[in-house]
Amino acid sequence: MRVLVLNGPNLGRLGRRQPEIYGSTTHAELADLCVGWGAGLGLEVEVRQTNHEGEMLDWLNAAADDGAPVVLNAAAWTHYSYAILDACAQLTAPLVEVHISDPRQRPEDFRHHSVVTPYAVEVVAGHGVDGYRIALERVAGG
Ligand code: CA2
Repeated sequence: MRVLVLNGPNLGRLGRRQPEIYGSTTHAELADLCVGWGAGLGLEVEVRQTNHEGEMLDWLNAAADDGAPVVLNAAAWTHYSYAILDACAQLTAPLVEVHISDPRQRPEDFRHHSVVTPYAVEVVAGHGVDGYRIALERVAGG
């Protein structure tokens, strides 16, 4: 099974800034980890990151057309993008929402709401980059 791991804005900076919140793993290392975890679960994992909302929408629309499961960390778009909401609403295969930190435990009120959650079979938050492994296990488990 092919699974898309889609990461939103600024996650390309992982491991370079704010390690106290997001850890020290870089995005390239995270991508390698996801491919390895996926292989162990019998999944063919493709990891992408974009700072451009239109590109993310194109990826989500293609996943909807292909019926591909998605592990999504929409980063800040999680909290306010109705375009991301509409794209998630079209998905047919399972969508797992993942966050490295736990946005609901963070002090900023704007992080306490997610437009993705209503369309997700599961939300994995606050487990660091290991959350992606948990999310892939959920996809593999059906
Ligand atoms: O905890 C998460 O995974 C978040 O989705 C990360 C988003 C944040 O807006 C969400 O509330 C929670 C921010 C991603 C920014 O990533 C950076 C990583 C390293 C350095 C700077 C930013």
